[in-house]
Amino acid sequence: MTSIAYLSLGSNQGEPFVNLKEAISQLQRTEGVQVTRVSSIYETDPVGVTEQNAFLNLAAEIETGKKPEELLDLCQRIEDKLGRKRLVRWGPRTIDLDILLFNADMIQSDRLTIPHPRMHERSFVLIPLLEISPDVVYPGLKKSLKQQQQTLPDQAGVRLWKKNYSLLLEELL
Ligand code: PH2
Ligand code: MG
Ligand code: MG
Repeated sequence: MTSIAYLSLGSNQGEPFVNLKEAISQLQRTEGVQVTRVSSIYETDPVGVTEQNAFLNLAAEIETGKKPEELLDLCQRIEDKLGRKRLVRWGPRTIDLDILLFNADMIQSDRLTIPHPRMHERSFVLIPLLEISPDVVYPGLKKSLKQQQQTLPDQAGVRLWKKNYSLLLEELL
């Protein structure tokens, strides 16, 4: 069965633009994964640990035959390949691939919580996500994600950095 999943990608170490591009390219080259949409790239103020460089963030939509745990394995393999070191929670990272949504499933296991438990509090996640899927549904949330995003205090920390990035990815998509 084919599932639709949304991912959030972020980087603030090394060459963030190259890291994002390479991560998307590796997703697309994986059998059983089709990258169907990629947002613009946003430069975002760090959330959590604020004494670190700004991030580049984007959101991607994929179609996949994988199960959620298999998709998590893939995300972690790509993070490892791109040289991610797991040092500080919410600290600097060469690349972070988070699963936001998987169909309309609600999943709670040792390794995985879907929907991503903090996504609806973070404009650096929601602004790119709503760009590629304005009506996407967060199961369990009463209001729309768009209404939710408009109430967040951190919107000014999210600035368009490269518009229509997906157009540059035509060789990949
Ligand atoms: N990721 C974090 C913690 N803080 N801040 C921004 N702006 N962007 C991120 O991707 C990010 C963050 C943990 O994964
Ligand atoms: Mg993260
Ligand atoms: Mg992560």
